[in-house]
Amino acid sequence: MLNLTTKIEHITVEAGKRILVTSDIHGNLSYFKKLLKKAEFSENDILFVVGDIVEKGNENLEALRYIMKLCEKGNVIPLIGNVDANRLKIIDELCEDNVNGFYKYILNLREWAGTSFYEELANECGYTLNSAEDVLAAKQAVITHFEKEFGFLVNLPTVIETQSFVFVHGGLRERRVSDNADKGIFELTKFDAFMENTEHSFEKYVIVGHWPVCLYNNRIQQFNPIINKDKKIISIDGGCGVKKDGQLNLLIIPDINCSVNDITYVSYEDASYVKALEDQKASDNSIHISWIDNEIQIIDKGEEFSFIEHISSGNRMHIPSSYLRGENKCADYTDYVLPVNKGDSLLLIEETSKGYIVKKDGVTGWYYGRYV
Ligand SMILES: [Mn+2]
Repeated sequence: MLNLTTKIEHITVEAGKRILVTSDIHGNLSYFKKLLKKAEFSENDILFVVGDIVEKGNENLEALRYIMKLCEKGNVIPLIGNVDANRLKIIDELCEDNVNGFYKYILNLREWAGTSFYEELANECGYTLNSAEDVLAAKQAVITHFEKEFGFLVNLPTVIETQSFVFVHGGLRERRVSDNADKGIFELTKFDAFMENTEHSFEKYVIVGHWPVCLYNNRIQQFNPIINKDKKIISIDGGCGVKKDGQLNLLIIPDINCSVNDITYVSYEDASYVKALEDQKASDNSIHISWIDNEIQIIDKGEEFSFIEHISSGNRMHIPSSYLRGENKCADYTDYVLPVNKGDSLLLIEETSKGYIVKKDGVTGWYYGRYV
C-alpha cells in the first residue's frame, strides 16, 4: 500500500555555491538537458527540482530516470509535485471501478503529447494499451518492475527549508514552515495560484512551481519567473510543454546568502528564431486572455480573423480565427504590441496577413515589421 505523506526536510546549503532551481519539467527531458547546458550546470552547483517531473511530455520515464541518475552525485535535490504524487496514487488505486476514466486520460495524453507516463511504463513491461482491460492487466507488472522508480518518487520531500529559502511545489498553507507538517501532500503540492491566493508574507522566500506564471498577468503574456517581494514568493513555472510558447525556467541564486536582487534566471524554449528588421514601440493598453478566463462571444466570424468580445473584461477585438475554441472559448491570446528593436531575435508563433505573434525575452505579443 502506498504511503504518500507530507515530508518536511531541513538542509544547510554550503555558502559559496551556486543554487539552481527548476520545476515542472513534465516529461520534457530535452528542455531540461538543454537548460542545464545553457546554465553550464556542474557538480559544483546545487540543483533543486521543485516537482512535477513526469506527465504531459513524451519522455516521462526517461526524465525520471535521468533525475534519479543525477541525484547519485549528491548535488541534485528533487521534491515531489502534485502530478507525480497523483500518478503514484492512481496507479496504486487502479481497479475495475476507475480504470475507464484513467484509460480515457491516457488516450487524451496520447493524442496531444504522444504518450503518457503510464503508457511508457506499461510498454516497457511489454504491454500495449488498447483498452481499459489492458491498462488494468499491466498494473501488477508495472508495480513490480518499477519498484525502484516508484520508491524514489514516494520518498521525495514535499517541503525543503534551507537557511534562506523554502522550496515546495505548490505553496505553504501556513506561514511557519513547521505548521505545515499536518497538511496533506496535495494541499502543499497543489496550491493553485499560490502567489495570489495566499495571505501570508513569509519569513524566508518560498520558491514554487506548479502554477504557470503566465496565468498571473491578465495584461501581458509573460513566462519569466516572478519575484514577489511583499509576500516573499518566487514563482518559476514557465509552462514548459504545456503551451506552445511555454519555456522551462532555471532560477540562478549565486549564493545561499545573497540578496534577492542578485537572483537571475535562464530559460529554454524549443523554437527557431527570426531576426527583426524594424523597431516597434510597445502598446500601453493590452489584454492577455488565458485559459482560466477565456470565455468569449463571437460577434463576427471571419476566415482569417474574427471579431470577439471577451466576456469578463468586456473588451472587443479581432483575433486570429485559428485561436477560436468552439463557439465561446479562445486559446491563450494577447493583443499586446511588443517593444522590438531592429536585430532582436523573435520566436515566431503565428503568422497572419496583418502581422506576427512572436515571443521575445519570455514575453508574447504582436510584431508588425519585417523579419529575416
Ligand atoms: Mn503541478
